[in-house]
Amino acid sequence: APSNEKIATHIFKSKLPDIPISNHLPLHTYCFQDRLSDDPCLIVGLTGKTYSYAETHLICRKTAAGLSNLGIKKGDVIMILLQNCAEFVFSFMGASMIGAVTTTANPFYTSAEILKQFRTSGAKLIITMSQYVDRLPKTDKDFTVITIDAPPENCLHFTVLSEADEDQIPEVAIEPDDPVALPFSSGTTGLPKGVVLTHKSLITSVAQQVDGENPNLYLTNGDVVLCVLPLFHIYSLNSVLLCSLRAGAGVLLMQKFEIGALLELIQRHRVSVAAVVPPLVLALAKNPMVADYDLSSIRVVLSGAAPLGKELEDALRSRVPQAILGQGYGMTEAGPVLSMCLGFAKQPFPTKSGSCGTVVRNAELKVIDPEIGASLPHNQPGEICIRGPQIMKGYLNDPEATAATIDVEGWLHTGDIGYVDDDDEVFIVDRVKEIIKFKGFQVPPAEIEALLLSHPSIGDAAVVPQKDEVAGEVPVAFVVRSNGFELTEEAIKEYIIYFVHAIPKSPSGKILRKDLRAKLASSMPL
Ligand code: 4UU
Repeated sequence: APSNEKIATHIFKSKLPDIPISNHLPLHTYCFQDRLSDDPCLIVGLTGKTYSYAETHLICRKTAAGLSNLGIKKGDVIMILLQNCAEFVFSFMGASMIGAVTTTANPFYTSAEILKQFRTSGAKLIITMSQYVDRLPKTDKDFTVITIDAPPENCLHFTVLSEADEDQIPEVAIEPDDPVALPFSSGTTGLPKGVVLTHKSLITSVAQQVDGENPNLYLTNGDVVLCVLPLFHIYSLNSVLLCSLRAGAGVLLMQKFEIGALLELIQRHRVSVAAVVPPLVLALAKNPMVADYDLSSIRVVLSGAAPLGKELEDALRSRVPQAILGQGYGMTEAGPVLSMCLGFAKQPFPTKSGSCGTVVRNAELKVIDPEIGASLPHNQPGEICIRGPQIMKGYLNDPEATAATIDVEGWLHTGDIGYVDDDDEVFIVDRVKEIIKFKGFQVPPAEIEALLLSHPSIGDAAVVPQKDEVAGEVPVAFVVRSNGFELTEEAIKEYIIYFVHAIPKSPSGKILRKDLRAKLASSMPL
């Protein structure tokens, strides 16, 4: 019997050939190349102010010198706590130029969330707005706060960076494996962790999207790319900002999503590429205001970060019939892009609705049986794994979590269940990890569970996602009241809660989230 017959590994590759990638360079050098032209680089939606490539590059260099003047050195971490704005870009690229690392945080975070990321990342400087200063850490630790608007007491104004002398940038040697970005993600389990992305990982990921004779995501200097998704999330930072810079496209910065302003800006600036998430697709597809605007400039709509239903995709198609609609599939830890619609290529391939695209070039994707780990052929669903120079170096100071996510062969395990069809298109069908995606944002159940458990009247709790038409998913809590305590839903009204007698757990004490999700799906929570 062929008992010792070698088990075949099914590995999926892009339909595009591998290409040489300049991932020996520092990220800023790769993105700006020699292109110091007068082409528009950053367009500030709110004011209409435009920075050319030459101006943007110069202000980034000044910001680099300014950060250095304030004592920021190679390997130091700065925190950006901002909505989308030009200063975000100057700060991120400026930090890169002196070998510093940027950790990006959601400006709507509570002070506890900001403090945690500040501590874990070891940030030495925070760039923010005056209205957020109240929520910044109150610690003895010495750190600098810079605001992009009028600075409150003890804060500096952004001009200390943007008006510094660019000739004072220190000479630093930047290695491909040096970190440049530190977004936070809870990955497949637990609380948010720092995801170490290096110059090499981000360059590789950008190149996989926009480089080569036939780029997977074809962008040119004639494009205006909508940047409404928050730059603190890796989707917008990488696929919108870095990819646009590399390709020489204009980036239209919008602080926040508001449908009227969005439509107006798309029309005024002739937006050609729109990166969106499903709740935004819903607004574009269903809001009656859309009919009053000219959206004919849009040639590409890229949706990602959460599943996009076929119905919604079809509804959007009727609104922008001239555009190619498709998805990208990303995960912060994966650098982030695993797959991208080949309909966006310079020489496009036909693609199917509902697919998340095809694995990016210069990478390998496999689908494994989550129980036994064997790789699966076409059309069989299993856990999606990715391998290539674009994936994270690891979680910051957390070798255990790193080892649980990237195996010894270099495969990053996503916690997503999907399959690859006969045309090499990736379809995601389920998730085996805990994470809840609210409007494409990560909501770690462990964080809400810890919060609930800190309530004196709560004995035990578990949080799982429930499907939601607008947000995609909303967190729902199952709660056990402590003996003898009164507890009303109003007392914890931020969350939807079902009172239960016990949280189902495995013998080892792990919450059986699948059972709770099944209860929800059957709409019989008790
Ligand atoms: C179904 O969501 C992201 C990154 C998304 C991204 C990035 C660049 C999309 C397109 C692009 O060009 O990262 P995280 O870490 O916040 O969340 C990762 C998880 C995935 O593991 C998966 O469960 O978000 C889910 N997800 C998707 N699910 C991401 N994209 C998709 C998708 N369909 N298209």
